[in-house]
Amino acid sequence: MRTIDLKKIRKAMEKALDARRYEHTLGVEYTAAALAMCHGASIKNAQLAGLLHDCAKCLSDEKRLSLCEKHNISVNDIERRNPSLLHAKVGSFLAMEEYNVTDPDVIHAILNHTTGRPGMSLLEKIVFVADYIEPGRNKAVNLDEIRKLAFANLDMAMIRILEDTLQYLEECGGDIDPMTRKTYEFYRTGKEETDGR
Ligand code: DGI
Ligand code: FE
Ligand code: FE
Repeated sequence: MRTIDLKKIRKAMEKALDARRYEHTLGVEYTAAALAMCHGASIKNAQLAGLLHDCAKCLSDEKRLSLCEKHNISVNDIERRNPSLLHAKVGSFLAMEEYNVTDPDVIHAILNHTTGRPGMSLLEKIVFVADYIEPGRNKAVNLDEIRKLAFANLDMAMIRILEDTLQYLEECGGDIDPMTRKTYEFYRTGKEETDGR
């Protein structure tokens, strides 16, 4: 297996992202590493996924949509209305194509970092949570509590983050991706929602 040079990827991210997003990325890298130490995941994979999770965040909406079209990446209605949501899908594509990441768990951690999904792997949860709690974040409610919880009970931290995100989106009238709700229901109830059929 080819070894991945984190230093090289850090340099590439400094170029691809604006200064604020690059600082956030470094915050997610080391917070994900700390969570991996705490919960027994691969530290290297946590750093790699943390570094790359927002690699498509500073592209224009047009560029994200055109990359999806060109590479047959599906775009749902909510993503078409909110192309910023696509930075996760496009980011996981670029991780493979531009940054030569082959580990499927790392790719999935990038792919699912915004909405989550039912039944996430340990690494996926670590990146999702690190994205929310990294030291540069200061706007969300309950951050002190969620930061503590992340190191004590990762699933409980997932629930609190999803709950607060849904509430925030409801309050500001944001379009809610059904996956965000599905993920919340999965972690709240411990089982996948069915549509009654
Ligand atoms: O890319 P970041 O800002 O670091 O973090 P992120 O990828 O988690 O994206 C955060 C934003 O995504 C935050 O403002 C909440 C929003 N988000 C999460 N789920 C949904 C959503 N936005 C919409 N419109 N719909 C969702 O279901
Ligand atoms: Fe993101
Ligand atoms: Fe992020």
